[in-house]
Formats: sequence, structure tokens, C-alpha cells
Amino acid sequence: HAPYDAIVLGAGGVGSAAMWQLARRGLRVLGIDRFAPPHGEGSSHGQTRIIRQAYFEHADYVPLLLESYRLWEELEGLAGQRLKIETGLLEVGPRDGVVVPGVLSAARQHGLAVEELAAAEIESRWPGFRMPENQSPELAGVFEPRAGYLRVEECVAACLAEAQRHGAELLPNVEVHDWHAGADILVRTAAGDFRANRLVITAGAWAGPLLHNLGVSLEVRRKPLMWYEPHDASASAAALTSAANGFPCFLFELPHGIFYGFPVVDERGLKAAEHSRGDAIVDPLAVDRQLHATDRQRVDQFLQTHIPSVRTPCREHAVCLYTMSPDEHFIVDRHPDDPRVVFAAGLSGHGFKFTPVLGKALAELATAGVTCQPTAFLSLRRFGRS
Ligand code: PYC
Repeated sequence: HAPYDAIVLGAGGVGSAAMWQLARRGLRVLGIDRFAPPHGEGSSHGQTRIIRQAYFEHADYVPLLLESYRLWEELEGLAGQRLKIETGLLEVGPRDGVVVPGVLSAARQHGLAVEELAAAEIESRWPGFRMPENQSPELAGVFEPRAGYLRVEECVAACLAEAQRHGAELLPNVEVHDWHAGADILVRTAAGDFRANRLVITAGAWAGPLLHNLGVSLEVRRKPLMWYEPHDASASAAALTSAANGFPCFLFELPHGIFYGFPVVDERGLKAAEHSRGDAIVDPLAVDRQLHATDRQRVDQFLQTHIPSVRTPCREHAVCLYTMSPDEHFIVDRHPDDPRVVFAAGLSGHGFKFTPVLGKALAELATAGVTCQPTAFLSLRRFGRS
């Protein structure tokens, strides 16, 4: 068989987008995944993901986010369905914390619309939130109206459908053993060997062994997601936290951790989780998917204080995986051992919103050796490798 133009290892958020971007450029593409995407085994499941522009983590992400918004909207047009819903996002924290000053700084640098809100204003605008007085440190809020959520499984499915419409092939439920760069690139799998001219590694929690010679550690963390119903079945209780009634996505920086969630968008209820902490795991295939009291307690306590109209404990849960880079920023680059191999890794729990622009950057790196997307700050160079 002639080698593929590109093989993509991992067809989750970034991999499915890379397949779309490569296939639309006319390349013959094969995507290989350990399961059948969109699936619930990795980091691209659980109904929703936050999307936002005023990026507290670093203002350099903003141009990538603007291109991501554009690509999500293009994909919505191609797929004929809504993938991004702009409910707005309320971010809360101390004025001298990480989140509120970070949002304000990114918004100022890039001219993004955000609204500062005192605790009392938050309660009067959204009666579903409680902002107890005398909290120490005092909490303030910032509301970003263009933020909202992505329908995560539908996003992956839409990228794959577009890739396949352009001729890409998907090989699901296949374990990849390793890869070797020779005259062309050999990928050894449980279903046999495949050859390609380029390799794109987007394996999420499975990236570590495929990128072992990078010399950068990637820690996989187990992250429970939980869904809650209103305390009582009345329409007024449901309205307090429903997207239809204007309740936004939310992210709270508190002294004991960062908690976030989504308004009620369907019968599953309000979704909430903790962004901070998480148990390190060794084997993503053996992750414990049961929910334990210790998983619930911290999020339940956050909800009892700040969104008391929902009933704890949760009615449903899922377990997702974060893959942490050493500095919690993504790593997007060509492989130092062979420029035909490109990768995105260590999305550190905040990457899904970027997947179309990361897919585009990888497609450009793989085909042209350089990318027009401003990803230089995410390169390996910061770890002393290039
Ligand atoms: O990327 O916005 C985000 C996020 C919040 C909590 C987890 N991820």
C-alpha cells in the first residue's frame, strides 16, 4: 500500500480537528483511536466544555481563541447544528487572585467586552448564586457575555464527519504500540502496521508513551464531573439555574480550590466539577470510574455555599482525564527527532475550546513545517528542547 499522507494518533478533540484540517487540504488521512470516538474514555466527553476569550491563564491565548471561535462557527455551518452556545460566563474570585485580574488583563489587552460585578450585583442579577457576606477574602465577579459552552461529543463527531466527507479514514478500537521514523513513518498497531509521510500525535492521556523521548513529563489526572437536579420539582426552582432563564456558566476561584460548571441545559441538570487538584493515575485504561464520597464532598460544599438551589449529592457522574504539562500550558510543536512528526500534548484541563485552532496549527506544521497560528509560546523551547 502507498503510505498515507498523514496518520493521526488519537481522534478526540484535537485529533478529530487535525483530521478535518488535513483532509480538507486534500491529504489522504488515517485516524487511529483506542476506542470508537466520540467516546467517554479520555478527555473529550461529558456533555459540555467552557469556551471563553478573556483568558486568565495568559493573554497570549486570546488570538488563538478568536480563530477557534471562527472555526467553531465554520464547523457549525458545515454540520448544520449548533456546537457553541454563548450563555456568558461568570468568573468569581479575589480581586488580587489569579482569575479576576487575569480576565481583566486579557480583556484590556485585546479589547474584549467584560463586565465587573460586586457580590451583591451577582446575587441580584442571578438569584441562583449565593455570595455570602463577610467572606474572606472578599469575592468579586467578572462576566464575559461572549463566553459559553461547547457540546463536546457533538464537536468531535462534527470534526470527524467533516474529515470523512473529505475522504479521511477512521480506525477505531485499535491499540497503537509505537512508531518509528525511517524512510517513511511506520506505525505499529494491534491491527497491523501502517505507513505515512507525516505523523500527528494527539493521543491525550495516552500521549506519554508515544512521546517518551521528549523529556517532558505529562501527568494524567482523574477528574470526576457531576450533574445535579434542583432541590424541588417546582418550575421556580428549575428556573434559578437554567440556561433558558439566563443562568451562565461559572468558575469560582476560592481559597480551597477552583470550581466550575454549567447551567441546566437539559434533563441531566446543572453540571459542576473541581478544576484544581485531582488524583494522578498511571494507566488511563485502569482509571477508577466509580464516584466516591471524597470525589463529591468538595464540589457539594461549593454548591451548598454558592448555588444552594441544587440538590446534593449528584444524580449522575462521569470521570474524565486531564493530561498536565509541567507548567499547565499546552505543548504544540514538531518532534525534535523528526520534523515529519508533530504533536499537541499536555492540554492540562483547559484545551478543548482550542481544538479546531490546534488542529489547524498541526495541519500547517505537518504540511508546511511552520504554522501561521501564534503558537510559538506553546513550543517545546520553553523546556529547553526544540
Ligand atoms: O477550560 O475553561 C476551561 C475550564 C474550566 C474548568 C475546566 N476547564
